[in-house]
Amino acid sequence: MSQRIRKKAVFVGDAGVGKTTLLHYIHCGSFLDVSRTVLFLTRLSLKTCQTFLPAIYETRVSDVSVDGQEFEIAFWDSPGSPDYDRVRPLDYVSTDVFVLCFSVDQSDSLRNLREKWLPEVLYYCNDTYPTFLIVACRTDLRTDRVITEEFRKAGLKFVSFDEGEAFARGIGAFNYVECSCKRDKSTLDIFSEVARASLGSKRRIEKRECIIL
Ligand SMILES: Nc1nc2c(ncn2[C@@H]2O[C@H](COP(=O)(O)OP(=O)(O)OP(=O)(O)O)[C@@H](O)[C@H]2O)c(=O)[nH]1
Ligand SMILES: [Mg+2]
Repeated sequence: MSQRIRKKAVFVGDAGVGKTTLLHYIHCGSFLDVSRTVLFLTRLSLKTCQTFLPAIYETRVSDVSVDGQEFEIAFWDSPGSPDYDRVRPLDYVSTDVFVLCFSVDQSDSLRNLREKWLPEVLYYCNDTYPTFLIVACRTDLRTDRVITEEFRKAGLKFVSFDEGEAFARGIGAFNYVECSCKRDKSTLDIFSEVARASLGSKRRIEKRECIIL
């Protein structure tokens, strides 16, 4: 029997891009509407809320079998709010793959991967260049009737596949993947992609060039 490979993946990105929902989805296969959960729970007693509110620092360890190899991967969620800027980097120690997440309806969240998250991760990783997987979240919003109408009226644009992929390519990420926890069953493939990325080998995106401007 092949030996189990132990890896650590940390999910980072702006607050509200969908990290916790994505982690819940790839582990449980169902969409967790965090906002509704909080809305519901805030109607309950404080004691109950403290018990059930979604954890901001949650780690789930899962066994994944990919390409004939057995992995035991610790998936680390992290809060995107600047309030946690001083404590969040404590999670970064011994990370094998950083999963940089943005939401396609928030172009700022892609810009912040370049301007905030990449520099933050690189700063705390000292002289090593870590492996990155870039994940575009909430892609169902690109075809949501209400949201697209709002965007049209406000003259806003969704982040396109090409823009996301160009960013990933530019920083030499392992891969770029898009997902929706609401509509896209292939979101479950992110599990395997994290495992592949954690091995640190480059694939598909070959260029490894840092473009912090
Ligand atoms: N339409 C849609 N909404 C989503 C999707 N994934 C997450 N959301 C919603 O986006 C909101 C934010 O999701 P979270 O998972 O809490 O975001 P987060 O990145 O963990 O945010 P922080 O923990 O604050 O850093 C919630 O209201 C989710 O229900 C998705 O695939 N599609
Ligand atoms: Mg979260």
